Amino acid sequence: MHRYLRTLVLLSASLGALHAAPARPNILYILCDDIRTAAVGAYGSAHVKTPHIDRLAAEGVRFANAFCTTSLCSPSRASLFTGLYAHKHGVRDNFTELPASLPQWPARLRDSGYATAYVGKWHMGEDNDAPRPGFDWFVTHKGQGKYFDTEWNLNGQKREVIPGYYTTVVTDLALDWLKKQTPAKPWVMALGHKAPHSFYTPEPKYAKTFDSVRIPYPATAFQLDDKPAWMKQRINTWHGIYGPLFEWRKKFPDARPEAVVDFENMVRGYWGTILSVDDSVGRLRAYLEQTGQLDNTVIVFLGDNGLLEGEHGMVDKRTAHEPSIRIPLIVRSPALARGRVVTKQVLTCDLAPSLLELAGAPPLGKIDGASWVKLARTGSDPAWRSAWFYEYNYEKQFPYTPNVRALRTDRWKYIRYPHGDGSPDRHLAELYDLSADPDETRNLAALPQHAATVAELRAMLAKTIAAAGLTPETDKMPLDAGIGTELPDAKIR
Ligand SMILES: [Ca+2]
Repeated sequence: MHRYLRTLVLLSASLGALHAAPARPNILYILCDDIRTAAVGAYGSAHVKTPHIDRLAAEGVRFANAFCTTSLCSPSRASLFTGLYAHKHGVRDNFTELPASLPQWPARLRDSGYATAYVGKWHMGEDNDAPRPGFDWFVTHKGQGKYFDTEWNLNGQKREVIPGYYTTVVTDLALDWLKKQTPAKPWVMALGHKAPHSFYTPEPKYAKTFDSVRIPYPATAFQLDDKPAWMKQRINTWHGIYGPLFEWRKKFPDARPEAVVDFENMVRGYWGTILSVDDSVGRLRAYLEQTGQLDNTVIVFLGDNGLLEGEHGMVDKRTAHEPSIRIPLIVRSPALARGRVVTKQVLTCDLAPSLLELAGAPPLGKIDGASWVKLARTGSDPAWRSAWFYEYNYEKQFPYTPNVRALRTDRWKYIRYPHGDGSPDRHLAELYDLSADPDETRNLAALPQHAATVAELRAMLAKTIAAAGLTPETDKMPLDAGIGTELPDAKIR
């Protein structure tokens, strides 16, 4: 009798919970490629006006300190899908396919009854435009795609060049699929923009928007004396400010002050591509509003990695410096707060568990990330991390960044450059007090008064790496063969 009653109580409790549970939200995931926070209005850009993105932040949650754990396209995209660091998911460079065997949030939502689609730049597996597992509808292209007239593979059914500007076309493709969805099933639309990735070609209507804006090299480009020597070596290369600047400079290296005009043109092009992304966000939001779905949809706007735009004499990404590792992350959801700014450090690997929690779906299992839903809902989570580690492995195809292992705490950043064979580090380390010096202008690593902090952070870095399951033996990386002066292969630029 007792048992019977207990079953009845449990049954009615779960029926009550079912009745009270809100409908599962749709998820609109908008991923930009290489967007730096400094080029988004909501993050303080003085020049790039992004009213639609800013509106998502005003109506939702903006993460002021969101980071990628590896600042490189494919590894970071794989972390966003799996909740794992690059050393665990294995996508260490831009030529490796995401292993289908790894649990991923879109597939988990599909298994939970969601209709799922991916439309746009995938970029895990350079030459493969075939549909990937976990999606009912999959539209992508090979490699980087082109800003104009990309050839698309439409769900493995046919390949077709769709004329027009990439950002507009990919938005059209996303809307086409959204219009086919019915209220019977919640949906996931993952939209992968090409923009604002190099080579920066704005939509014609935005090609001249920033012509009157003067864009000097950042002051930090000329403050390299206390930095490791590789940074001065990089300045003339493919990834330095005196280099070809993604073909905006024809004759290089060029250290003449007047050659800053090439840098200005490059940045103007980059900014222009973001204006079209903002238009796309506006179109998608308007569609959700018109169809009554806005308040039952989680909209996530984010980037896969940051971008250096002249800071420390560098362009591109890969390093552990702030502009390279910071990503925009804005989440609009009726289940979360409105107009909240979260300052705790969140990571790319936190996205998968967070989206699954918002959708009420089962978690992925043992992963590196943690759900920030409580943080975003209440503004605090006493258990939240105060430190994490960054990893990047030297690429022989792009020999402009050493092996990097770095620790970022709420206050400090310590960066070391392992040689790769266990011998002493190849380069001087870096230490920054981010609370006093957020732009990382003064490297404190070699100063005697900071020796104890260096020792403490170096030990903490080793401990954090060990906690992620790595040992000095299993934390494999290539041998750092130094900064190269050659250009990368034209096919992989
Ligand atoms: Ca990227």
